[in-house]
Amino acid sequence: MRLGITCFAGVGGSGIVATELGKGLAARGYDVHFICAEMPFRLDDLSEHLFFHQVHMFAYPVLQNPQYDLALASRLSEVIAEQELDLLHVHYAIPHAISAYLARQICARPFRIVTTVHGTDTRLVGLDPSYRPITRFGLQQSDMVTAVSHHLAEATRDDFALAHTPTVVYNFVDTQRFHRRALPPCYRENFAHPDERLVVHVSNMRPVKRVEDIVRAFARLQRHLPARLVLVGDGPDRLTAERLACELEIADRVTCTGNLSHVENVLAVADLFLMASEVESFGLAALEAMACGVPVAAYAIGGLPEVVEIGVSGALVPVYDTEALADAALEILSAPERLAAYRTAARTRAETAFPEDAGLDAYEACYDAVQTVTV
Ligand code: GMT
Repeated sequence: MRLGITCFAGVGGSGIVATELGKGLAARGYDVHFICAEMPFRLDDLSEHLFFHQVHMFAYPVLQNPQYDLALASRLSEVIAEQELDLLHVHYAIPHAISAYLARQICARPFRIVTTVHGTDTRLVGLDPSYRPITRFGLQQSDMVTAVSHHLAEATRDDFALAHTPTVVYNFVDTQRFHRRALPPCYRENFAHPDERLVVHVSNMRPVKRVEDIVRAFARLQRHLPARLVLVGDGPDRLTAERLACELEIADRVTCTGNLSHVENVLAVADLFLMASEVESFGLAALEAMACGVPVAAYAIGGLPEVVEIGVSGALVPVYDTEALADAALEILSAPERLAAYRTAARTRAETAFPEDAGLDAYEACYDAVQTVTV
């Protein structure tokens, strides 16, 4: 099959899922064409079956902004015709499903559209009254809509009054890349002493991630247990989090790394993954940590209860309760045998419930199902 994939290229989870999917399907013999504004973050190599087509935007003073959505629709129509693509898989209902719809109107070649919603598109942006009608339209015009958790599938159906519930295809993880392995001792020592627990948080530090809650929970935790916190990633709230760490007099125990291209190395030496998101349709960062044998402490929101088993591979506490988050973290970290059991369970959960092959099989089944749709 000749497949087009459109996603946002940054470090966000949707781009990572789209990229890993494309790489996996190329390894299975698909011709996969990424059509994006930039080379996706984890698309580190092109091959016989992997191609990249950049979307070019022409900026002109009269226009409000460079017209990404329209430039994308134009580029999609060109690439689909030139490369004779059969199916376009877009990640994000807004704007990508709309651009896909426009491309279908432009392009003489018939092709199927699969849209995967990731959460930020339908739960945060698409719900705004200024975007809701067009988001709903994009979903309705797709031949199939998939969602990364049951929570997101049901919420999307209800929020947009859809006739059908989107098909759930869980996110997946490459358990060969993300696993606990021996790194030189100096690697862990960059972040913590041998007798300290290493707590890690990874996000794009948008307000929805509540990085300040991470710092507050860690401040309470480290009063009871020697520990260090590593904040991986970058975003609008990074500085606020760093300032809060100073204010709480724990700055010497907190390291901010910025974005890392090999986040698996930090996860491989971590003891706990801390997450304080108030919205999280799945929590791919948590799954990648679990694959590295790192239990998760987080708020019980969105799709996280479908990923983390409470009291087995991690802990989920009421949203905004930073004290409960700290106490849950302490419970996991304080007894070595208990931590070892959590570690094993986290890895097992990632391997058994979210392996990459199962994710690829599920998307292939979606592509097969839409082949029968007349376009
Ligand atoms: O929230 C992020 O970190 C980025 C965001 C995105 O849109 O790229 O992630 C969303 O998609 C991920 C992959 O499916 C999910 O694991 C995240 O839970 C989801 N984020 C939210 O729902 C806030």
